[in-house]
Amino acid sequence: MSGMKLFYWPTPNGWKVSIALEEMGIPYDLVPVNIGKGEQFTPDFLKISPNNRMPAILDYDVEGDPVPVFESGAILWYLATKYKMFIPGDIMRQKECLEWLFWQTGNQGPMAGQLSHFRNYAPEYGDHSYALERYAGEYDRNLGVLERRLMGRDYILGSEYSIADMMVWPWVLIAKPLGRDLAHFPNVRRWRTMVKERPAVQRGVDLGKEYRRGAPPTDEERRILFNQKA
Ligand SMILES: N[C@@H](CCC(=O)N[C@@H](CS)C(=O)NCC(=O)O)C(=O)O
Repeated sequence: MSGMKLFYWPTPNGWKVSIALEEMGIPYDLVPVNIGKGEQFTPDFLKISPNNRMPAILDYDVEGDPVPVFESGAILWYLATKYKMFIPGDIMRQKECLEWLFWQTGNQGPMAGQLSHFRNYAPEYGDHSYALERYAGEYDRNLGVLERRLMGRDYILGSEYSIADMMVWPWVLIAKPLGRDLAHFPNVRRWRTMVKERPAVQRGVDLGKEYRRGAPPTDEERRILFNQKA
C-alpha cells in the first residue's frame, strides 16, 4: 500500500487534516472512526493515537513500517515539512507557524471544544451558566487574538496561506452553531470567507458529511463521550 490512511470523523478537528490532505493533493484512504460508538478506544486505534482522539494518520510512503502521527498540529507539521508545502522555508517564519499551531492546540481548540460540549452536547445536564459564560468568553477572547493577528495580514503568517490557517479556521467556521457572532471581528470574517472559497477546503469539510450528526447525542453516545476516566 502507498499513500496515507486518514482516521477521521467529520468535526472541526478532523477537518484540519482533511483540508491539509486535499490542499497538498496527497492520496489517502478514509478510515471512519465513529467516536459516538467508541471506536477511538480500540487497541488498534490506540496504537496510532494513544490519546484516543481523532484525527490521526498512518503514512505508508516511508521506508519500512508505516508511520503513525496523532494530534492535528503534529500531523500538519509532519505533512508540511515532508512535502515542503504550506510552510515557510526559513526558521524564523517556521517559528511563527509553530507558535500559531501551539496557540490553537492550547487555547482556541480546547475552549471551543468545551463550549461545544456544554452548549450542544450537554444542555440538559444541569445548570451550566458559568461554564457557558467562561467558554464563550474564552472563545471570543481567542477570536480577538486572531483579529489582531489578521489586522494588515491576508493570512495568519502574512501574504501566504499556510498550515496555520488550516489549523485555526475550522473552529471559526462554526462560530454560529457555537452561538457566537463574528460581527466585531471584521478581519476574522474576511479571512474566514477567503479560506472558505478554496475548493480544497470545501472538499475537506465535505469529507464524510454523510456521517455528520443531525440530532443531539443519544444516551449511548453520551455514555461513551462523557465522563471519560483513566
Ligand atoms: N488536540 C486534538 C483534539 C482532537 C479531538 O478532541 N478529537 C475529538 C473529536 S473533535 C475526539 O476524537 N473525541 C473522542 C472522544 O472524546 O472520546 C487534535 O487537535 O488533534
